[in-house]
Amino acid sequence: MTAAITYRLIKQDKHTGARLGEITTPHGTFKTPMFMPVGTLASVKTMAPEELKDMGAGIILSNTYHLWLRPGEEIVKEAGGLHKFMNWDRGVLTDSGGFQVFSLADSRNITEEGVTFKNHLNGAKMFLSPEKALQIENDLGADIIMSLDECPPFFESYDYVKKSVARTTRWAARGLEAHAHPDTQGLFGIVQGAGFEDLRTQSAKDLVSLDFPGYSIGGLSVGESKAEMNRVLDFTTPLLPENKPRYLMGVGSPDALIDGVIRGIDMFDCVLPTRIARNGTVMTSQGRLVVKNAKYAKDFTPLDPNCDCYACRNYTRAYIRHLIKADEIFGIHLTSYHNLYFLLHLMQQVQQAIMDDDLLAFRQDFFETYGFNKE
Ligand code: PRF
Ligand code: ZN
Repeated sequence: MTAAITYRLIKQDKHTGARLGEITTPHGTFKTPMFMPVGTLASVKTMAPEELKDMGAGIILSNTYHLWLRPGEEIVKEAGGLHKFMNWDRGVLTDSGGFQVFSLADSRNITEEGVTFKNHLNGAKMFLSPEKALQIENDLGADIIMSLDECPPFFESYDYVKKSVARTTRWAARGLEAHAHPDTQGLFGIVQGAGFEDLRTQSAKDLVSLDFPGYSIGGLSVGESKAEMNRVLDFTTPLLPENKPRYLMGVGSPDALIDGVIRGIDMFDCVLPTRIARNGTVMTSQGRLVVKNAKYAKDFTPLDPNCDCYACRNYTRAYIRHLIKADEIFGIHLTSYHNLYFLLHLMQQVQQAIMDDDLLAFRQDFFETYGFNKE
């Protein structure tokens, strides 16, 4: 059997744990570290696939929970899978639905079997198990898929997290067992354990012995400080195999991306760039800028003077502010385009810095102009 997903380490930074690498999926190869734009409902909000390709996106993320509720995985399957359904021929990753059930659904009840909940659309009672998550993900047909996990609150009690992590590991083993297409879809195990070093260690060791083609780190960026997140990454990534990808789930602020890369993370995703874009906020080399603000009404410069994206080459802050104030949807298209370009371009610069053994100096320069912890 050929592996669906392979990771090749090209070069490690001399001074940090950062890795320049390459992930090959049935839908092409992309360089890592990589940021994955989020297309929850099989669309990266406001963006056409061609535009994502133009800016160098090699893989996007979509959501099992949302697509299960609508249009339903059977329709996506009948369309020929997610890639065909949405006209995207590069990589796709689907999250398992666990995290979304915990963050969106009502009256959840977790048992060994799975999780019962009322969906956030019509309140209907539903049941998600590790096997059901796999069946939906197999039908959706993404290149990289996630095991069902529980993401406990970061400051949950030790006893609760201990039980929860052990169950997440049993769920991961059940997912492996239920996986129908291991030759075309790579299933990742998800390390949990909140801030507890021994529980994270146990989780990582147990999942590594199950031999997944890649590993995700979940349960971070859920309200804890950046220092806490970095502390957990410091002891977690060294436990993961060198020849497999590591994915830090739901992290997308520029400073956290750079600090994650330094600790050996290869893949990231987050709704942040597209979500703040729809609010009229952009990421720039000088930090965040709320282009909707009155002070940009007569500002005829680009969103970011150091950016060469389509939005920055052709439009001004004043024009984009006007569009957003007037609810003209082209405005949030331009801010979305710019923010995604900004993060993808940042990752390209990080890849080059690893190549040059220069990542610490790059971090220093970036933080000086962007502003540390402004996110
Ligand atoms: N688990 C899953 N998806 C996730 C998370 C998690 O812990 C997070 C936490 N930042 C984001 N998305 N399955
Ligand atoms: Zn731009």
